[in-house]
Amino acid sequence: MASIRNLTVFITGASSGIGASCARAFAAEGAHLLLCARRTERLSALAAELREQHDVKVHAFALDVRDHGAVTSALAQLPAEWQNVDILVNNAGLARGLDKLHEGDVQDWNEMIDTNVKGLLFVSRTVIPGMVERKRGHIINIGSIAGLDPYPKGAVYNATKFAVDAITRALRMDLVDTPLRVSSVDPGLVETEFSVVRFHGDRDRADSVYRDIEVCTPDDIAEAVVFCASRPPHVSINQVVIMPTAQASSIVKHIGPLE
Ligand code: NDP
Ligand code: 8X3
Repeated sequence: MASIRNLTVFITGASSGIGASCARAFAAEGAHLLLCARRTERLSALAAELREQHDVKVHAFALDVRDHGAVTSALAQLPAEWQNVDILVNNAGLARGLDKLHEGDVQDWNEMIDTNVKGLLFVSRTVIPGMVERKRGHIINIGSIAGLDPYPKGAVYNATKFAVDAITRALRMDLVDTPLRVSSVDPGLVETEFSVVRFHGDRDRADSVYRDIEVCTPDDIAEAVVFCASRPPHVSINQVVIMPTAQASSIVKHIGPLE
């Protein structure tokens, strides 16, 4: 394992779920953390927890990744010691709605496309030039099984995650003549706030997604992200597809105990 101690890791969407677990997992390895999301109280609580439990620096700041101007100015205004990002984890993302395409809500579509595709692009466009200049960096995109295997009523979320897969693979080609690495970690079902957000706060409906099936935890995914980040410099983990044992594809899931 290559050490990630004292590297600077920038995680988008660190206020919850997979992003928060990644922050904890990187802090446990001694990395310093730049964390962003819109809910700053949560980020501040996480930052305090990480500073207390690990000997690491944490800088947390509010950012809506959909706002290109905010992305560029927030990153330009970072204190000098935080300017050199070594590892970027493009995690901020969401699903909104689960509808047949012809019945879908255009506002839901805009939110998914603006966050999952344009937000990821805005952050990448701002951070990667410095990595190229320093000849050092790793971009880890959180994709999804939904970006490899579409499912009914998921067309627009699927499309955004297919876009993440395309961006990951094309970016890797763009950077092939540099020491930079580009990975994607593509999970199946993970119990986080994802479904509460998808169903606009309907907790019962969200809970039903994870009922009677043992799904992945956000810590399972964070472990895979840290694995990608801690390979020796000549090794690139291009893609990790990480699923619950009880899920064989986007739509094939086993409900009930595994025998
Ligand atoms: P959560 O809802 O728990 O976390 C989503 C995170 O993204 C939050 O920290 C949220 O912060 C942040 N976020 C959302 N919109 C924005 C925005 N506009 N600007 C900045 N941050 C934003 O869900 P997960 O942890 O599950 O999701 C993380 C990633 O994992 C997403 O990309 C998702 O698509 C992907 N994924 C999730 C799976 C699952 O089953 N849970 C499976 C496969 C992939 P805040 O609201 O404070 O801004
Ligand atoms: C999240 C997994 O299957 O709910 O990306 O879309 S799924």
